[in-house]
Amino acid sequence: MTKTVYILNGPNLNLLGKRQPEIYGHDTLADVEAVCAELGEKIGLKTRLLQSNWEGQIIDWIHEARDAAQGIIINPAALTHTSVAVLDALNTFDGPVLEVHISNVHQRESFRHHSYVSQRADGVIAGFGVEGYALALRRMGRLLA
Ligand code: DHK
Repeated sequence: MTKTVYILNGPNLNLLGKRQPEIYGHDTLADVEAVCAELGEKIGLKTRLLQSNWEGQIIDWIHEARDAAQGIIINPAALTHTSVAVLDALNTFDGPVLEVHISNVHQRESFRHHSYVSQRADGVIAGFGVEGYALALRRMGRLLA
């Protein structure tokens, strides 16, 4: 059976490509979705990319992933630094969790240096631009092999 990976994206990432391109680049989330779908097909994974500006929706998708997915890649965006609730939700998920940040959060404001999600993540990618999603998906392929 083909394994499914949820690729979850938090607040403001719907504006990827338009929002602060000097930090987040010019690619859109639709571009990321297309790259991940193509790579996923190559390595035998089904991908489902989702984005919400609402914390509760991200949590509901993590709950859904408990039955519907074998792995989660998550860019929680600002929720990274604030949300115990997202961490708690990820702790209900049994499979691998990989955390992605487009920018190098450690080079930015100090409030971006701490991540609640890293406590659960099996790996973290930061500062590789949107390429980080593909790198995480490749890693997920190995973890789910
Ligand atoms: C995206 C955001 O929206 C910020 O709130 C995070 C993250 C960093 C990113 O680099 O993808 O601090």
